[in-house]
Amino acid sequence: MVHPSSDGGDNVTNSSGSPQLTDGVPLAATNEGADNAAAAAADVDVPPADEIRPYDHLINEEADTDLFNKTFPGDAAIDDDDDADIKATAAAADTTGKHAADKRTGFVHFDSNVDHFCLWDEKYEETPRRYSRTLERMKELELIDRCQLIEPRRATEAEVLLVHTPEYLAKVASITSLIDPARLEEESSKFDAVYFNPNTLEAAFTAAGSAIELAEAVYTGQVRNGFALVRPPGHHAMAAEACGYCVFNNVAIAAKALLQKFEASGLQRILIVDWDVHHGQATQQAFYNDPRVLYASIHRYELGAFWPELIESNYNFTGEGAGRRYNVNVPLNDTGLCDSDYLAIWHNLLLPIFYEYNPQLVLVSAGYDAGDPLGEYCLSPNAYGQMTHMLGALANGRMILTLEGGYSLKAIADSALECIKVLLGEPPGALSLFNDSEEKKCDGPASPASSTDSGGNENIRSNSSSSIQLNECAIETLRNVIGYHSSHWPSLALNVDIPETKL
Ligand code: Q9C
Ligand code: ZN
Repeated sequence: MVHPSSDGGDNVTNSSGSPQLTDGVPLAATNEGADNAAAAAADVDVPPADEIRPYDHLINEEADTDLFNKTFPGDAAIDDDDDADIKATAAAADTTGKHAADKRTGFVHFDSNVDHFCLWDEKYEETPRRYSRTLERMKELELIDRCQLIEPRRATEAEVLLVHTPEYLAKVASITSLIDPARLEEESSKFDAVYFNPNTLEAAFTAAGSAIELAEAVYTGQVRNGFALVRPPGHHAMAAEACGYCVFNNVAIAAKALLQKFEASGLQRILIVDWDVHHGQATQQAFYNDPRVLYASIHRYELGAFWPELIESNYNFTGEGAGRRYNVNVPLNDTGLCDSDYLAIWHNLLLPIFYEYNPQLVLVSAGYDAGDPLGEYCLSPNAYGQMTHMLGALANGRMILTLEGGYSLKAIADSALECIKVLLGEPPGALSLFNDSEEKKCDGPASPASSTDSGGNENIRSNSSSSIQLNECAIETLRNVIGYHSSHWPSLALNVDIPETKL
């Protein structure tokens, strides 16, 4: 496993095998080597059966919807009115036949992913219903008819080996050939947050192959953009190790496969944007010294306390060798971040870098867990649509979104549908950045909305009817990331000091 070295952050040391922040907060083992793997396996905390887990609402769709509506009290949800709107727009775009005017957006999916599920925990949050519920909504709202279906396929072994080691591939094959659930569970527990069942290998091969097919269809102009509704997810799957519900790194494999095929004819710059709430450490590793791929991730970090608990997720990891500057981490050190925080980060940091990089293709690791109780952020479906919209100005609109995480069924479906709507060329839905209500929007101690009366956070303003609330940790991260990257991205050097108390 590649452990990129720190390039000089002062809050991080990496001198021993056990990474630690200098203030003494220990970070979790990284699963390196057999001993560490065993230690990490022992560390995985399995909650007692009676403990309420943040994703228990998944089992009860009514509870899931209630929670969603509580998190997004405004118009965030796609409701019955919106259903009619979306269908009406579809009809208006329909000139020569049913939805014939669209068909610019590729969509790839395969039903056999539902055979990959956890045999010993029916409440496991990475569930097939994430797929089936989203697909069902796409059908209901006739979005699927407006997309060009791309044929899914299995990745070849050679393609998987562009990212993973032959030993790892053999290991996954041997684990998934087990039949006894107890043995499967035992082997799975040697990894950090992974399950294998006998159908996992096939689903993982097809998820990766489908991402490649879609990326190629977009790059070659068969469709303008696309969405891959695939499982298992990929961005935590490292060269020799499954991790975080991920088996093969779909997006990294697609990027490497396209580079292999098209570099000679001029493909030189791929942007990977990772908006899953977790850091895609495996994608970072895959391209850490590769200038042909800019990896940018915005993720919850909490000074290393949020999973995957790695120092390499911090902003001072900027790439090395020829890949220096082509790794952009935006680590956020609080819970409760909202649309306005992400928008500020996109406008002031990410978009300037992306424009300057000028990618020829954009691949999004599209997790929707910054809008669910597991991520403890409150990104609305429209914010995901807005991020999609902003990326549309790059690479002539050549982009694909590939599903990563996201564990509220309603949040995934609504957010993915909003993104697909935008990919189809419709304007993104409005954001509610001006939150004047006393209503608490996000749960969690550090919620911007809830700190109105705490008096402690000077940067969080909600006392004026026209102020946009920003979490102070978003501002701090903006400063830190810009500090690390402004020397290599001149467009960032245009930033002036952000006033301390007024925005
Ligand atoms: N105590 C994706 O969103 N959490 N993966 C483990 C262990 C694992 C997330 C907590 C979260 C994995 C694709
Ligand atoms: Zn995630």
